[in-house]
Amino acid sequence: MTTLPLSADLIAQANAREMAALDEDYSALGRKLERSGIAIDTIKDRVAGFSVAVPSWGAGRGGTRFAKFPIPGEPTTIHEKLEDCAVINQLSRATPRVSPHFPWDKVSDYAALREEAASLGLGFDAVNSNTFQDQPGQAQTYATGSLSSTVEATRQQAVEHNIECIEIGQKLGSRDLTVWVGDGTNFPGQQDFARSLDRYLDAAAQVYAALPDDWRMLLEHKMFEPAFYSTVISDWGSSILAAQELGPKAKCLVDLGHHAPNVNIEQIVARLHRFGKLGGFHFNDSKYGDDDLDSGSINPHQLFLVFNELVEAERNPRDGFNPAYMIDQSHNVTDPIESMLSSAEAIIQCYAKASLVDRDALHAAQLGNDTMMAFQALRSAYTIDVSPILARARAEAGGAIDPLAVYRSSQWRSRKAQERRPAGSSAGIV
Ligand code: PSV
Ligand code: MN
Repeated sequence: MTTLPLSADLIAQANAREMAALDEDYSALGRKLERSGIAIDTIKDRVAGFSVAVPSWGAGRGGTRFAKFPIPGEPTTIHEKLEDCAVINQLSRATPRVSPHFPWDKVSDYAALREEAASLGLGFDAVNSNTFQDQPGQAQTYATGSLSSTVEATRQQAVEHNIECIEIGQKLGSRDLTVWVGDGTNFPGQQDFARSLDRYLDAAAQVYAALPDDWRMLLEHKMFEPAFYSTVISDWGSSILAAQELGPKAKCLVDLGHHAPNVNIEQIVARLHRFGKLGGFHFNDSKYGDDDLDSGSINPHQLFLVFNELVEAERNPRDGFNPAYMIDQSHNVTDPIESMLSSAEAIIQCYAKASLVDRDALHAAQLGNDTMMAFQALRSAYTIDVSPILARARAEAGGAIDPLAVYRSSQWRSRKAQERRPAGSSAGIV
C-alpha cells in the first residue's frame, strides 16, 4: 500500500484556492497556442509523461570543500532521504525515482528497501558507485586513483565495488550503473596520460563484462575536481571514445556542470546522440565551474537549448534513445526539498518550451539559410510562459499547483526536526 508523506487534503485545499486562476491562465495560453496550431493538451500530456530522478545525496544539505551548514530536520539515512524524496514527488508528480549512491546508501536488505520506496510511491533510478572517497575499513586507498590506479589491488577493489553496485541495483530494480571517477593528477608529469587511460579502460571493461543484458553503463565525464591538472575521463571526447571501446551498453552521461565555462553543451548533446551514445544527464547549473547550483538558476536559456536538442533526438532516435534524466546539485544554502521542487520545475519548463518549437519552420529556415527565422523559431518558443501547463499537469496527477507554498504550509522540515537526529557538518565535494 502506498502512503504518501503529506496530507492529500492539504494539497487539495490549496489547489482549490488556486484552481480558478489556473483555469483562466491555462485557457488564455491554450488560445494563444491554438493560433499557432498547437493543442495545449498535447503539450500537457507530454509534460505529464516526463520525469526526472532525484539523487539520494541531494536530499541532504551539501557542502562546499570548506564547510557544510546542516539544517534541523535534514535526513541522514537512506530511509529519511526516501521520505523527503517522496515529498518532492508528491508535490511535483515529476520525480518518481531516486538514484542511490553506494556505499553511502548501503542497507542489509535491498528487497525491503525497494518495498519501502514503493510504499512511498518511489522507484529506483541509476545506481552510482563511489570510488572517489575512502571508506572506514577499506583495504586499499583511492589516493592513487581507482579504476586507473597504478596499484593493481586498488583497481581490483574499484572493479569489485562497481560490480557490487550492479548486484544491489538488480535488487532495487535499476537498469543503469553510473560511473564517475575522480581519478586524475595535480602535477604535470605525475602520471602518463595514455597509460592511465589504458588502465581505466581495462578495469572498466571488467565492470562492463558484469552488466546484465538489459543494463547500461553510463560514463560521466568531468573536467576537473578533485584532480586539478588532469582527469582521466575529462571530457565528452574521452567519454565517447571509452564508451565506443567498451561496447554498445556503454553510453555517455552529461553533467551540465562538468565542462569549461561557455562550452557549447547543446552541441555536445547533439554529437553524442549522432553516435548513439547519449545515455543520461545530471542537471544542475554553474557560473564558474562545477558549482552544482540549482538547475536553470543561472542559464535557463542553455537548459532550453539542451532540451531543444533532446526533443530533436526524440524525433530522430538512434540506438534506442532513452536518456536517464537526473538532478545532481549541491544544496548548500537552501532546503534541499525546495531546491529540487524548483529545479524540477525549471527542467520541465525547458522540456515544454522545446516541445513548442515549430520544428517544420525551424528546419525550413535552416535549409533555406534564413538565419533570423531559424533563431526566431527557437526564440518564440523560449519566451512563452509555460507554467500553467506544468501546474495543470501536476494538479491532474494529484500534485500541487504551487508546490513550494504547500511544502511551506506543511511544516515538514520543522516537524522532522523533532524526530530526526542532527546531521554532521563535515565538508566534502558532494
Ligand atoms: C561528481 O562531481 C558528481 O557529479 C558525480 O555525479 C558524483 O557521483 C556526484 O557528483 C556525487 O558526488
Ligand atoms: Mn554528476
